Amino acid sequence: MIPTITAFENSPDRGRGQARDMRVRWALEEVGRPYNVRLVSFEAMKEPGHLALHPFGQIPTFEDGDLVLFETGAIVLHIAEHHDALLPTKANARARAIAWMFAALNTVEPPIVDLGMATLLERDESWYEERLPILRDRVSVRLDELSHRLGEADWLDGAFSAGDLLMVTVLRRLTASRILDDYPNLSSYVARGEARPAFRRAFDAQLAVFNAASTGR
Ligand code: GTB
Repeated sequence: MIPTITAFENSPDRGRGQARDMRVRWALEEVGRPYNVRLVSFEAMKEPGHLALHPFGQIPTFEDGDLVLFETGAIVLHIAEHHDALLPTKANARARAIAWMFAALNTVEPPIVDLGMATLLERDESWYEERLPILRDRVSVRLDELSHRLGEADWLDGAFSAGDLLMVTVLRRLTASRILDDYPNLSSYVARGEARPAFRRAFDAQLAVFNAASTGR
């Protein structure tokens, strides 16, 4: 059975691999599972057909036979649980890798998203300039801690895992801000993730969608 995922028909990230279908594509590439992609417009995402798959009308979703999943953390965990490539087999190491998945999404991503949203949507607000350093500080706190823990290691806990996959995609959201320049070990960590052949295949696949949409415009 080949699973089907959903992705933006016209991604606002202009093919830079920032939309969250990238995580799912990357995970599927890491485990060598072919997949189909159904592209959805912003309007279609809010219609009953898509809302039946995703209660919040977002992408990505994942359909595999009878199973329909939303939330990238749940989707990547599901993919990882059925293959050895993304989670260690030993119970304690596996639990720690899953903890890093939660850390990426629950602890590191929220301040990064807050900063991104402010830069994107709140620039014209009177309080924007005052709020920006607060948001940047919150990101820096997490990056300081993460950088300290990673040290000179290649990955967060032994071999590359689904925890690294999610953490790298979360940190990539800082690319435009250049905040990661202050953290050479985190920059190298992201570069190591991006250099993985599975990442490249996933990136190229989502970029091809953007390029096709651009030539059709
Ligand atoms: N918690 C959910 C998950 O992890 O699956 C969040 C899913 C989500 O935020 N999906 C976004 C979406 O569908 C797309 S990825 N948004 C439409 C909506 O909510 O109506 C978020 C995203 C969008 C664009 C960029 N970008 O342009 O750089 C980056 C990330």
